[in-house]
Amino acid sequence: MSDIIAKERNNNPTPFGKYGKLHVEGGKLKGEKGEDVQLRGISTHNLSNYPQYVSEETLTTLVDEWGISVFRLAMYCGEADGFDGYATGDDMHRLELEALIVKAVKAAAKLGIYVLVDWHVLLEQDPNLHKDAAIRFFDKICGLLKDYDNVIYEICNEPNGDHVTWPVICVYANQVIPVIRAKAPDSVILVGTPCWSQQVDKAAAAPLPYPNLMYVLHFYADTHRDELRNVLEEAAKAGLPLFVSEFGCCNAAGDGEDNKEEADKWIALLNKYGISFIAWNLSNKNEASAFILPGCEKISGWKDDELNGCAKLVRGYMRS
Ligand code: IDC
Repeated sequence: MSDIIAKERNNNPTPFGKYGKLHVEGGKLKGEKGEDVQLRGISTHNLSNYPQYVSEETLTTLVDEWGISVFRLAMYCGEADGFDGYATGDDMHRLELEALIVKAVKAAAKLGIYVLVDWHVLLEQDPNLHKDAAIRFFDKICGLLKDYDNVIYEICNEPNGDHVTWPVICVYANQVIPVIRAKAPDSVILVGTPCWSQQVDKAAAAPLPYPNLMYVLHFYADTHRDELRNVLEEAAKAGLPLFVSEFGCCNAAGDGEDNKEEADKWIALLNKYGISFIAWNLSNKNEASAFILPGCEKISGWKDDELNGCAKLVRGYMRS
């Protein structure tokens, strides 16, 4: 029911007003009329850790002042930084996380932007470890969000470890994708790739047999350079549908120094192929990838001197 998602605000079409419900065709993300769509946005940090930024007020600033068209909800499935994830916490915590996601989707719908619901696999490496929880989660959340055509699902953030090969990820994907499709029949679904979502070449060699899928590549500009850009470009040339659902301008630990020169090269490449991108992370944690400076507790309307260097770079990329 696309009428619950704003198509216009302040006399201008919203992203959803321009593109409507998305699909994947010929290796590209497309709008309702078949036009190419490149989404640009930002990701939350761990939802269990920083729930305060899931608010209409926050999203309004990000849409109006940063120009985002997609908001990613990073819901860790396992424990991280001392916070329970969806699979490792109790039922109360699961309900809180589900409520946060619904709240975010409703706020995004009011603003006419897209939301990415991310099952954030990280420290547990193999998505199959919490597969049962993932199945329960997607079954429930896709039901709760069935009226919202602005939602994209990401089934495993960053599979990693030598034992987590593409066939291992496919075992998981083959069970989780049908669960999503039962409630959200033609939603766009993103699938993470081996080695922290870098080996899109493995997916290109053996893609999954479902329509409306995209494959994920992540980069951190001060760590990943030409070699990984070449992997991305080869896969793009081969016609693989690609989505960069997370990147940072700093190193792969989410910290260190921003590398503007390398980040600029990445964004130019993504723009060349019209690949959507989402920057990590909306929090005030003391790390280079956090957009807000530590000590600033505001959840919206940040001034430049309350923002970290990467936030200013990212804001520029949104508009580039
Ligand atoms: C990092 C956070 C950091 C946190 C850590 C563990 O920035 O504050 O302590 O996770 O929860 C990723 C992951 C993403 C990482 C990020 C930076 O998807 O969760 O966030 N990163 O390390 N992949 C490559 C880098």
